[in-house]
Amino acid sequence: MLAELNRKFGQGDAAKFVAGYGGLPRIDVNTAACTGSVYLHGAHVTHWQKRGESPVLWMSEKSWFEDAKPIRGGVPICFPWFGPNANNATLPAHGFVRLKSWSVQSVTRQGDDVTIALETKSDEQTLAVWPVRFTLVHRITFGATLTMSLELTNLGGDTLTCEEALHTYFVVGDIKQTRVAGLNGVTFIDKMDNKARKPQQGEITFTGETDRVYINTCGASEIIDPALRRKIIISKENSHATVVWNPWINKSKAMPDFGDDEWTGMVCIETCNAADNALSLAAGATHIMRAVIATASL
Ligand code: TA6
Repeated sequence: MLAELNRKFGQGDAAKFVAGYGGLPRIDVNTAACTGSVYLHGAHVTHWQKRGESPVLWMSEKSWFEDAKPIRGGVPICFPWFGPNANNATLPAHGFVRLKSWSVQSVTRQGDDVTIALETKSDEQTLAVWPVRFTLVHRITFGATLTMSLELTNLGGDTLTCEEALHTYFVVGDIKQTRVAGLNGVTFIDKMDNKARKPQQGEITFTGETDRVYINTCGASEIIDPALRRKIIISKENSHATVVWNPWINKSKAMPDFGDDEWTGMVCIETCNAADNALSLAAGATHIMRAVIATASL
């Protein structure tokens, strides 16, 4: 299978298909601009690192790499719901596409940028839990920035409503010194306080488990990381909500695929359409939600 994928889509050392952890097929990118990786499982980006810089995406040492389980870290894709399913708690959290093996649509190279398009679509299994016909393309450009576009097409005859997220895990040197800017004044749903709605006052700092859905916000966020003397800028298009999450001590211990002490080195800033900002998409229409990740030194 890997030989066939490399024959059809490989770009020499710039983009090659390898057996990743758990034997899951992975595309490794290696150019003058960066290195990167994405698994076909869940179209899950697990690595992006600019030349001469440290990794930007966080991965748990305890992550599973199995067909029936989500990878922990990198960029899980949440679709067609965010968090637990509102009607059926037995369904997988964050939807089902992060548990599917996606197919390769294209791998292209332009200079030091490599763009990979992976695709999944509705089938008998998905229609049984979510009766909507769709295609979803995850188009990733690995370069001096990381661009991820989630392209949803409604193949059905009715307007669909869904939630979607690029649930991105970022490396930070020390969460206790980390600040997140860009959401000042934005209302957030505080999942640590009975989903109370509160206005963000100034920059976000972290002193405990933090799980917030910032609504009606299209702006960029910045992770300010004094420990690594770096900032990470998350810009977005056609996304109206941003989720900020750190599990802190107890939640980290409660997750078998998350190291007990790993919480100090990560934060999630998630580009999404969720909660009040769930997406409605007319029959036959296509919607593209995009995140662009960049770094700068502090
Ligand atoms: O995005 C934050 C969140 O919804 C948290 O509530 C936590 O559940 C996290 O996602 C991780 O979810 P997962 O299903 O990947 O363990």
